Amino acid sequence: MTTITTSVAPFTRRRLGAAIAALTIGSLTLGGVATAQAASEMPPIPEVDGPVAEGDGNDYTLKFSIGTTQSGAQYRGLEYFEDIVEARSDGHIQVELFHSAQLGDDLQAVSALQSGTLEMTSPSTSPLVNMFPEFAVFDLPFLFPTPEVADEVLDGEIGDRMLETASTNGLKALGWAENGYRQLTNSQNAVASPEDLDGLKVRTMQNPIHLDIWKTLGANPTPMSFAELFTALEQGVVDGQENPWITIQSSKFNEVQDYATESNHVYTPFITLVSERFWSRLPEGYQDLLSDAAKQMGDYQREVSRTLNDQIKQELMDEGMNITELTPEQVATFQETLSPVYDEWREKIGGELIDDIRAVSQ
Ligand code: EAX
Repeated sequence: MTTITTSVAPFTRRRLGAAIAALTIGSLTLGGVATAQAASEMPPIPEVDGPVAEGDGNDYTLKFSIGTTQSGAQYRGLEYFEDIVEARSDGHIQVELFHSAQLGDDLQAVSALQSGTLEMTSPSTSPLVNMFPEFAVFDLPFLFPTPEVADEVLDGEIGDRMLETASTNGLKALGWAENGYRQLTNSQNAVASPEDLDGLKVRTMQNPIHLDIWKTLGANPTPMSFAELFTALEQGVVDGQENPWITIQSSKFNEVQDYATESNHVYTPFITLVSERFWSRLPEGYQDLLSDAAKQMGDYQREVSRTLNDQIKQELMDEGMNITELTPEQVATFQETLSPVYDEWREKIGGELIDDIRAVSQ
């Protein structure tokens, strides 16, 4: 069996170069220092482990595009994916990474997979509910009490079934990673109760449940792609948005949002997708390699995301963001206000799936 020891060197060199670049930038500005520190505290990218996969002698190029920026946990996961795939295909699969929606926003990237002009992407599940209605469970408020429950669902039978369901219409679904628990930010005032949201213009994902959530809370929601969000916040087209701490920081939303509320209202997974056109051209050995790499990426990326979550909340506070932490009573008020949304969508989605998920958290 061939081992991969010799092919690891170029990857290490690339990473060292990036680290030096980050440090150099870090010494120039104070904000840069904080970013460089946060990056250096990410759990290290694991060594690539496993044999070289059996190919067909052909070379492949795999473009992998995501909506979040280069400094987030998601991109870090992609770097690990690249290491695994390039090393274990002995360089026969070249992985090219694109961040910040460079090759299109979440929905555009998915349709590029379908038409075969892009090989891989990993969007939040929420913008895909029109294609895969059962993904709506991930938009129900307060359904996942802990990340461990989310793991059990995603990595268990329910998650496997959903990957199969999503493997249609020119797509093949390979695995899960996480965006994480969503937190509200805004430019206007501190929010500790639904009343504080009165009339606030909140950007939501392109998803009907999210729209309902913010309407029901009394805000004035506008659906919009993630790629347009920073500019919309900066120009005051919307007052607020909601995303996990790591996405808030890596997208620099805190530069245009003074207030945040630790609302944890929804847990959002990322789903790793590959173009069926690309997939069907690959020899089985490379298909298995991509599946393995997607799973390893998902495990590592979730570790990074969770390690950084509290740390980044603290950094945002230190950088001057006014963060409201809700008391259990205040959380209960949000939950009670949102119970009609929950009931209505429970009907539409089908109670059985929700009960299965609930059963996992008992
Ligand atoms: O890739 O649209 C959003 O707010 C999501 O968090 C986005 O998918 C991040």
